Amino acid sequence: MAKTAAELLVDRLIDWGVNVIFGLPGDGINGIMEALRQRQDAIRFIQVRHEESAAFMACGYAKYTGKLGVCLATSGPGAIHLLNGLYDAKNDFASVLAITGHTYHDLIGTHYQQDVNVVGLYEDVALYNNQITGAQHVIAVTDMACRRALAERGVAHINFPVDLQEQTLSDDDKSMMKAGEHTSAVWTRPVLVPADGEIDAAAQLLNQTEKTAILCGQGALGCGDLLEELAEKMGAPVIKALLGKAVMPDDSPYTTGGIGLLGTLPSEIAMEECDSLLIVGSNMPYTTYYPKAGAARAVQIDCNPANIGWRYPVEIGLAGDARATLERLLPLINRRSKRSFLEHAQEQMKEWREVEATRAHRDTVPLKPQTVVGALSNVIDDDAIISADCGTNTFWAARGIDIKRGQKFSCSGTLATMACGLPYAIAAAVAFPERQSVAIVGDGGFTMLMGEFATAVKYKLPLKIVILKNNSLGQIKWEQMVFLGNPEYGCELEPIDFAKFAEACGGRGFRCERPEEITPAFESMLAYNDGPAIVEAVVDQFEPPLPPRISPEQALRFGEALARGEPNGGRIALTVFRDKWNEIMG
Ligand SMILES: Cc1cc2nc3c(=O)[nH]c(=O)nc-3n(C[C@H](O)[C@H](O)[C@H](O)COP(=O)(O)OP(=O)(O)OC[C@H]3O[C@@H](n4cnc5c(N)ncnc54)[C@H](O)[C@@H]3O)c2cc1C
Ligand SMILES: Cc1ncc(C[n+]2csc(CCOP(=O)(O)OP(=O)(O)O)c2C)c(N)n1
Ligand SMILES: [Mg+2]
Repeated sequence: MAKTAAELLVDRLIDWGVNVIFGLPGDGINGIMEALRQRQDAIRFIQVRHEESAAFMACGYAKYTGKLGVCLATSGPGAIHLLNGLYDAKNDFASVLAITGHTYHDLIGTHYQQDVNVVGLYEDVALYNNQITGAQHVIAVTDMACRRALAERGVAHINFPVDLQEQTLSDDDKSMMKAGEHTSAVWTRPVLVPADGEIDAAAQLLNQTEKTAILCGQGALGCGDLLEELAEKMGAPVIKALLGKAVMPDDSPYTTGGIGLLGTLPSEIAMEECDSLLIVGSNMPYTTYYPKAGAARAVQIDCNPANIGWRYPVEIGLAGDARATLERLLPLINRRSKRSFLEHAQEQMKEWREVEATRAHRDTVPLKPQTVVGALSNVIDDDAIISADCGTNTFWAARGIDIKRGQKFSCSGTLATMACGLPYAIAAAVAFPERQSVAIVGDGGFTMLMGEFATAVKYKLPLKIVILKNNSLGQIKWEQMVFLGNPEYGCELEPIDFAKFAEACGGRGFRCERPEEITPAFESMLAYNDGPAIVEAVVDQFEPPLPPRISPEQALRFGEALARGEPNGGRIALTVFRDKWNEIMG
């Protein structure tokens, strides 16, 4: 029997190496679903409860594997639901293909049911965005979409009217200009190397300076060994943008950890005091945390030339793959005899880690989030894949997870959207069934897409989910107070019993509220491997996510918020000032 257009599409995806699609069926994609049903051995369909999750899963899958992530949604509402996850992929440069359905080809634009102009809607999010016009069009469009998403690290979109999914090639007269199939499912990730002269110039620039800070991001994943070698030669501290947390283990003597609000003071100081900056695979957006423009001479390595000079006025841009470029740069770098810049950063880091450790070892009720995350960090596998959500939980995860060599870490970085944590963890478990998949999420973000817990039950994915339950949209509460000096408003959350919820879905749920309950709860969670398990950790909602340095304006606004009737002012002031007092008094 001749293949349907939907079968042509799915077979072509298989040619592209796609073996999993995240999605939810609907009347606009019945033809595609049938093609998938018949090819279950070659391509797995993971059914979600909300299409937004499917897009997050495709994004997480792409981030964790480096392969193409694919999601599928029906016309109209299904396609609309995908959008947030697709923006997440766009903003974090993840290669994702979205396939959506549409109404019957001759009813498009007639206000027929679910007739939404999805191509128009996706114009901003997708770098390739096309509607299939018939069976003859399928192969070329699929090849374009896969190639563009992979090559340009972003979102490609194929929209497929439902009746056309049923066509065979003979149903669709090809145009007189189409000479048959002239495209191929062939693509290899290039290893870009800058010209020798440019690498020489970069080495010269760096060799002329004395205090280099290295900022690395997710583009440097897999280059930790080279960066450590470079750091050793140059006496340079390595600062990690959040998505680059796993580039280097947190206990490496060369790293000062993160940067920004959830970063460390030694990273902030290194940025302020360096006379040169080497950026490797990072597009960290917070420009106030870079050296002042002109204060440091800068070199940037990025495989995408369009991303060079975007966040800092660099003198030399090396458009190249991080690993290949570092391999060529390293031999040209002189070993510095003056080590004080790195040594100073290491001393500061020792102090920083001591303060953080003190914060993580408080036997209080309610539990401090740092205590919970610190305990989790100690018990997860050395090759665990850790997904965080958006909120103060991102903060506690970034600071509290001591990343090890071999672990992976991600979250929605530049879109910074809530609700990604659970879908990312599902994608990690699907992509790497032999590895532990851990999610650290807030109660707000988790609630948004918590139906996916049932997805994890359905596919028996042994996720380890830690919900930092503070009964509030914690991050925003602090922002309202600290950014604008306002009392919090609209941030309280109605508590949910997440342990019961987990059980009701067919998974396991545990709770810890007191320090002595943390270890048993984690042990129970880690021991259960027939499906997902939740630990609901009831944490102190008044624990402030303190930036490395509190600016006088922030302190002033915070004081104003308390004075202007912050409903929890007394408890907040007590928590913040008691902890500061304890730290000062040792
Ligand atoms: C609540 C919340 C708070 C946050 N706070 C912070 C914060 O305080 N600090 C912080 O750092 N982040 C924070 N983030 C994340 C932040 O918004 C950015 O997403 C993050 O800093 C970007 O990390 P990156 O530079 O590693 O990744 P990207 O922005 O994705 O940049 C990666 C770069 O690497 C390049 N690249 C990819 N592959 C290669 C390769 N093989 N070779 C060379 N180049 C390559 C890409 O082209 C790209 O330019 C926060 C997020 C949330 C949700
Ligand atoms: C989809 C979405 N809506 C709103 C926001 C704004 N926002 C950022 S963090 C946050 C609070 C998150 O609350 P929760 O998940 O409970 O985490 P917590 O901050 O309490 O750790 C909100 C509302 C967002 N980033 N994404
Ligand atoms: Mg919360």
